[in-house]
Amino acid sequence: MANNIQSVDVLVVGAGFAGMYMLHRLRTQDLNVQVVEAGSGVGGTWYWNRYPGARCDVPSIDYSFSFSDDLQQDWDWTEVMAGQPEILDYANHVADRFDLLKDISFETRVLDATYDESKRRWLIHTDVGTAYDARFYVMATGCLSVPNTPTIEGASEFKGKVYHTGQWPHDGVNFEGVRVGIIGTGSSGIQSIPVIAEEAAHLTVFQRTPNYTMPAQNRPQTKEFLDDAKSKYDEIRRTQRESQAGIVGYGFGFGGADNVAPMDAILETSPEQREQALNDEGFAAIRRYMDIGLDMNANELACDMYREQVSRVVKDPKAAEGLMPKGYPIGCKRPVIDSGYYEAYNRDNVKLVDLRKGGIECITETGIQTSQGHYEVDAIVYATGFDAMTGALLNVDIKGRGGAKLREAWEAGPRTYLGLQTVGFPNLFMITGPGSPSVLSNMIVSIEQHVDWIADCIQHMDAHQWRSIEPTSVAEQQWIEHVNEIAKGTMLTAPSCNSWYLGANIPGKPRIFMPYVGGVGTYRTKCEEIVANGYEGFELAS
Ligand code: N01
Repeated sequence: MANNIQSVDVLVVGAGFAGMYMLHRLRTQDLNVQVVEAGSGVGGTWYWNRYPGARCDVPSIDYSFSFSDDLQQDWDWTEVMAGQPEILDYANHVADRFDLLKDISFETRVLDATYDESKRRWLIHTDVGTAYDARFYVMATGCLSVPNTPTIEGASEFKGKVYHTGQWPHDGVNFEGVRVGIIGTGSSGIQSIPVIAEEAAHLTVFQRTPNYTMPAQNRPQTKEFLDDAKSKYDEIRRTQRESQAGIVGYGFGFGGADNVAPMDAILETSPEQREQALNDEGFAAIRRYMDIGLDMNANELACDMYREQVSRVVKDPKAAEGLMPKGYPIGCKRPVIDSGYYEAYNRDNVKLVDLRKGGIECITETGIQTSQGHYEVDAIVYATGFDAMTGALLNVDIKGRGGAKLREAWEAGPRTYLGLQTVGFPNLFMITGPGSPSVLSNMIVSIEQHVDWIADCIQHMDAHQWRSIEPTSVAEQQWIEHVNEIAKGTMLTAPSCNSWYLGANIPGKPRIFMPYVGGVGTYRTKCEEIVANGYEGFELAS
């Protein structure tokens, strides 16, 4: 039982970018807000993911807060795509600048949250004995914050060191002279492999599914560019908000940017033209084709180009063959951007184990046993991802109206209206929840939009003396159908696609496509229309 119960207007869980801005925004409305955070500092994903090579793959000009012009004018990014230490410095700068720390309880994890319908308030317990009695309960817990460590027989027998990219030691790890085995080749694996390879005595990569990845072309930021960008921030931010993914890629002209206009239809090109494109641009040539996201035959041609380029970069033909993605389209999994990934396999101290030829059987005291053989390692790095989108929400024992449990309500997959609220759990808001653009977008753009929407909503409720808000079942069901409908026919939901967007990386997780593919611009307009129509689809009660 909690020793003391603190009464607040809003209890926010998580001090990543979402929780930090939520706190700042609600304070401007004179609300009493408390944030609780499991880590000992701010920064969320950038606090936890300190693995070698961790870097944002969205340009920093885009991946930064827009709510304060002074902040964006004062902060100078040193690289086009900032590394984790710089982004964490930025998060700490924001916390200091807006005096956020005084209202954040660190090293505190929420255990359960229960809605009391008669009082229209939430009672929230933490693992340090504190509890909060709150009018509103906001989960700012991030979409990729619960690390997934697969259950592998014998794992506890391993005598060496074990790491997870998503929970990296804060003091760093010295791999000099160490034989490292890394499991997983998603964004985290692909970013860390070249960096670990440079330091370790030997690196064995255990790859279950080869990924499609594009060179980042990251570089130091020039003063001229920063000055120019700062003079155009108004336009950059407006364009971001109206765009598909919240990324302008202003002036950069490389992968992921919304403004890189595809020029050709690959189906209309000849083999010679595709060959020439690869000669000219390498992997980046693939981005010029507009039809690869729309047509499976077009996509397969692009996959052929991709595999051809892998064979050009990776010198050992056996390793190159092992690194070639097959049997699923480009655009099914989260795009990956790398710095020197394939080149790492040209080093003498890097070995690929293509698990498609025989999987991991168990972990032994000294290494990893696959059906292809035993690999001796001194350290294992799990780059095995996260229980995405729903993991952190369902880790807390949340009970809504009538004691109904969120875990049970979402047994067949998450159900939300706009990714903001779910039926049966009044006054509970999710920031970038399932059913919103979230992970398909620049997270900071989506975070700011949700935070502003929630803060405005609370202001509206207070002004009209509404005490609770909850979606109607009809609105929620229609939104879920809409989210599913527009994802149909995209590469993201291709039958051959197994991504964490679909929950496919977690054994037993329902296969449901979770984010909203309609784009941040369309989604924002939809949210604004709903407000303009008197919070259409929500039930407000006094
Ligand atoms: O995780 P992942 P991640 N045996 O789930 C493999 C964001 N992010 O941490 O594909 C063997 O993508 C699994 O194999 P498979 C970004 O949104 C952003 O890398 O399931 N292998 C896969 O290869 C990203 O998408 C940034 O067959 C196993 C890997 O582990 C998201 O976080 C940087 C296995 C997991 O890949 C997650 O990325 C980093 C098993 N039992 C992350 N279980 C940037 O901004 C899993 N795998 C740059």
